[in-house]
This record gives sequence, structure tokens and C-alpha cells, in this order.
Amino acid sequence: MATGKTSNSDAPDLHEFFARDPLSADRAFFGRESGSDRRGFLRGAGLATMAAMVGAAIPFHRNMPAGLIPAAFADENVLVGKDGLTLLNDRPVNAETPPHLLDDAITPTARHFIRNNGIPPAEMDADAWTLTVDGLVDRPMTYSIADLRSKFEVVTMALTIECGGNGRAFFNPPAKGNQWTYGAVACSRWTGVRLKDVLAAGGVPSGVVYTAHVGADAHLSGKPDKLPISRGVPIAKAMTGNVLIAFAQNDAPIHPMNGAPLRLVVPGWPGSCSQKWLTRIWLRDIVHDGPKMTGTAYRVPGYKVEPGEKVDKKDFRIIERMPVKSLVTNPANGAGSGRTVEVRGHAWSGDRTVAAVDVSHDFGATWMRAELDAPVDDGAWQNFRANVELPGAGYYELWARATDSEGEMQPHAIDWNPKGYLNNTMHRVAVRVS
Ligand SMILES: Nc1nc2c(c(=O)[nH]1)N[C@H]1C(S)=C(S)[C@@H](COP(=O)(O)O)O[C@H]1N2
Ligand SMILES: [Mo]
Repeated sequence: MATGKTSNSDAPDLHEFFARDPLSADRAFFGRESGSDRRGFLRGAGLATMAAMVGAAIPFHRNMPAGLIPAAFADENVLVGKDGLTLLNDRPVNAETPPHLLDDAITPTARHFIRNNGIPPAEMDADAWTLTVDGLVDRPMTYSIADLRSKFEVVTMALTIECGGNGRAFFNPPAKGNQWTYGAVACSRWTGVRLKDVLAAGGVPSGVVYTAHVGADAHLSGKPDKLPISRGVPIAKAMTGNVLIAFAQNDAPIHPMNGAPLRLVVPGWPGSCSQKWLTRIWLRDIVHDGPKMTGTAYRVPGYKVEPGEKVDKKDFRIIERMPVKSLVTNPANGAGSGRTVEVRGHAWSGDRTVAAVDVSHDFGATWMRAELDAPVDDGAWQNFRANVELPGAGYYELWARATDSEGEMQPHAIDWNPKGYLNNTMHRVAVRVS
């Protein structure tokens, strides 16, 4: 790693940890102490964490041998309710969607990627859920979801969420972390209330600098006071009209892995800003310094660096808007094709709109302009399509290149950075005409 020190974003996978050293994994994950007879007892926080992770109380916990990975973890299908996602990691769960399964204008819940930093809460009861707004707010408040629905205007918007690390797999030298290829991006329809309305109701004094977001998921260590992730946004961003506190996804309850029953959706910024299982938003007079706000997490050097270059920690800057990007969702990479092919996909640019998408079938020698739709909502990706005539049998690559409202265009080569963020290179899809 160019930064010398890896951050806690590279937390060990639970299975790997147990396989290597079951007893210390036991202690680290469950706080379980084991005696020389290998029979420890799960107590207190350790027992609570284990119960939360298996989803029920454990009547015979006293008989559980130390170092035993619960069979529930091995058998559990962590992708229940998801369709065709590629699992990159199962503790915490990280799964991406192959590009051709992202062809819908609005991403169905079953195809919305999952990026967890910790262990989702065992209880996701919408009727019992509360959200506390406090910190530097004039009037701290705690709301039920019913309160949010009744006190504030309820809106539905299609909004794009992309993980800051989407495309990390293509970094060379490689960057540690989940090896996302293309599919850590989605545009579902979210229903909820505007964050700005909720903050305004509490009163935002002039000294507020940043929001701080807290969710109910547990840290991989099982330590009850440790948050897996808590990020925030500058107050000006929080007060824009398309940042939602959402309680529905695609007109149905939010999928458990996507943050049920309540989450933030901050379109156009790294997905990490969009806190899932949201329980608290506090306002701060400094830039929030929660887990994964500091160090090198979700940060890039403030200047261009050479691949592999070492960068001093102090030179890293917090990522704000995500850069201009496009994704080809038809045809599927490697597909056979006739001579006429409809190239389809989506394009987006955080806080901006996309002005044009161009498509090439000759390795970038010539480009044709695609038909491009306006975003259905402020913060939704834009759909494009182009009918391409391939001259004859053979191997072709279909390339897509978006240019945004400020004239910024997707690059050919990766702008390398130590943690593998913000890869917005052109998407290339292979086709064969026989
Ligand atoms: N509470 C909580 N919120 C979270 C995360 C998390 O691990 N815990 N992951 C974040 C990251 S890094 C991303 S990219 C998005 C992904 O949202 P999704 O899993 O619904 O696709 O959720 C964000 N919100
Ligand atoms: Mo992310």
C-alpha cells in the first residue's frame, strides 16, 4: 500500500479469520474467553452479538465450544431476495451486479448491490424504529417512521448510489478492499422525506459544518460501542432537495441488506454517505470524524499521483461528488451478436447531469452519439441507447464514453490512487459476430 498503513476498511473476513485462528477469532468477534479445555462461555456482549448474528437467542450457548463457527453462517444464504449478484465477501456481505443485469431504467431491488462494512442489525422492525436528530440542532427530536411520514412531505425519487470503490478491481498496482468491477452502482426508486425538511424542523444554527450519520449495524469485532462506519456530508449538501431519509425502495419495504427499515440516500456522492439502518443524525461544528471519515478511507490524494506512488496521509482529501461515468448494460460482455446491435446503458455524474454519451465499435477511432434521456429525477442516472452497425463477422468492442454538463469526459486510463476509488474509465464490452 502506498499509504504505508491500511485503514480499518480492510477488516478481515470472518471465515478466513476463523480458519486461521479460531480461538482468537472467537475472542475478537464475540468477546468470548476460552479456557484450556476449549470450553468458554458466551456472556454479556459476546452472547448478545452471537445471538444477533445468528438471528435468535441461543438456549444452549453454555455448551458451544470455543472456536466453533456457527453452522448458520456457513449455510445461510446471504443473498436472499437478490437475483444474480456476484458475492465478493460474505462477512461482511459485499455483492455486485453484473452489468447486463443492470439493464432496467430503474434498478429492481433484487439487483441492487450490497455493500456492508459490518453486521446488519438482527431487528429491523419498522414500527419500533426511531430516528434521533441531535447534536448542534436547536430542537433535538426523536421520530418514529410514522412521525416522519406524517410530519414531512413524502416524496419518491429515482436516485443513483455508487460505491466509491466501484471499479477498484482494475487498479494496477492493485488496491486493497473489495474488488468491485462494474456493478457497485444502482438506481432504485426511493420513497421518504427530505433530510433538509427534517433538519430545518430541528433548526440549523449557523455554526453547523457537517452532518454525522449513525446506523444500527454492528462492528465485525462484536464490540457494542464500536461503529462499523459513520460518515457525514457538509451541511450545504445535506440541505439539497434530493437527499432523502428513505423508508421504501421501489414502492416496497427496503431490502434488509439495503438498510431496512430506514436509510439515507445521498445521490451522486460515494455510497458510504448513504447510511443504512439509520438511527441517528447529529449536527457538528467540525468535519465529522467517525469511522471511515478519517485516515485514507473514502479519500484520494489532492493531486495526481503515479501508479504505486506513496502518498502522505495529510495529502488525502475527502471524496465529495462522484465523477462522470457510464455503464453498458446491453449487450452482455462476450455475447454473440448480429450485425445490428442496440448498445444500451446508463450514465451519471454526481451533482451534475450528463450532456452526451458517445459509442465506438472500432476501439475509439470513431464515435457515434447515443440517444440520451434526461434524468427522471434530480440524482437519477440517465439512460442511453445507440444502434450500431457492425461491418461483418469478427470480434468487436463496444465502448461508451459520457461527457457531463461541465464538459468533463470519462478517461481512457485509470487515474490511479492508493485506495482504488473513483475509477470512471470507459466501459468496454466485447461482442462476436459470426
Ligand atoms: N449502516 C451502514 N450504512 C452503510 C454502509 C454500512 O456498512 N453500514 N455501507 C455504505 C457503503 S460503503 C455503501 S457503498 C452503501 C451501499 O448501499 P447498498 O448496500 O444499499 O447498495 O451503503 C453505505 N451505508
Ligand atoms: Mo461504498
